[in-house]
Amino acid sequence: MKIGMICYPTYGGSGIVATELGQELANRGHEIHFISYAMPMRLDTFKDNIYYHEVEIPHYPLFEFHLYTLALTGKILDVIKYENLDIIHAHYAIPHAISGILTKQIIGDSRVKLVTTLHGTDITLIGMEPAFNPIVKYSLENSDAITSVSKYLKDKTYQNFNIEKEISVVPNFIDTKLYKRNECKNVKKHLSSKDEIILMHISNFRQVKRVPDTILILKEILDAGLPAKLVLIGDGPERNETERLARELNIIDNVKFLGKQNAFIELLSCADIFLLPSQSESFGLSALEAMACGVPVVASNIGGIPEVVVHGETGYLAELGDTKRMAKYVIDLVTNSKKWQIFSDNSIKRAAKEFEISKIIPHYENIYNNLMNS
Ligand code: GMT
Repeated sequence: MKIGMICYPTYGGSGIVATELGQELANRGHEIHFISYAMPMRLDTFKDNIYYHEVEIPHYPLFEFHLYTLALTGKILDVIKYENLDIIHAHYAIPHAISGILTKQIIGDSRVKLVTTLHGTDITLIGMEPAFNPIVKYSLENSDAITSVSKYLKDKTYQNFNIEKEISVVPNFIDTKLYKRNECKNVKKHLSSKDEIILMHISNFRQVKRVPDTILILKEILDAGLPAKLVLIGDGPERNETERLARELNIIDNVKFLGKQNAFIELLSCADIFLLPSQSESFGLSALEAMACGVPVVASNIGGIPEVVVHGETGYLAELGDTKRMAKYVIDLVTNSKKWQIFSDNSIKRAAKEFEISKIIPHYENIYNNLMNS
């Protein structure tokens, strides 16, 4: 099949899912055409069957704002015309699904099918803006198939948009041949001193991630007398506030801000606990990456996180904002090495059993096949 993957290139999990899906489909012989405004972050090695088409945005003095939705539509039209796409797969509804629908209407060819994958805030946050809500609803009603990354997000979509269309849950996935716990001797000495435990958090530091909560958790742990380092990976709007709080609480020396990094597996392999205190999370891909590397997760009990992290088996879940409880859970795990090991093993097993890439990709292939045969 020839599939056009429409995604965000750098910012967040939807682009990562789209890129890894495209690469695995290419391995399986499909021809994949990525369409975005920049090269997707994880598309960093040459692979047969993969093509990249950059959306160029025309500038004109009259346009105070970029007309990305239109420029993207123009690029999809181009790729359909010259590459004969069978499927357009839009990751994140805004504006990718709407550009997909516009494209279909312009070509007037019902043989090209549109699959929309809902990832999170396109449904739970930004999609609920009064200006966007009816547009997202229209784009869902007019997609040929809709998938969501968790049952939570599926239910939320029905609740927020009152649509009747079927939504298939296809969870985020992980390549456990790549994501596994490695030796961490050489990295650990740069992150912490010998007796310190390592807490880790990876995100794009948006408000929904509640990164300052990781500082509050660390403070509780240090106050309890446990030597610890918090390693923060990523960057974004909340970074300044997070640094400010660490300074105010006088624990900045126990926090390592690494900024954006690519060596996730190396870094996660050194972590004792992964923290995900998010306020909204439709799935929590970073938690799954941590679990595959044998890192138990302490997270907030919200959204799709309980579909990934099993409380009392692969980590612990606490009420949103309850940083004291989260700190207690961390202490409970890291001071009991037998228990930590069981949770770590459980995490690795669960990642492989439920979310291994080879088990999830066929769901997308089935959806494409059903559409092609309809
Ligand atoms: O919805 C977002 O905030 C952004 C979105 C993205 O595009 O990065 O992230 C979501 O998609 C990931 C991949 O499907 C999920 O694992 C994340 O949980 C989800 N983020 C949120 O729901 C906040």
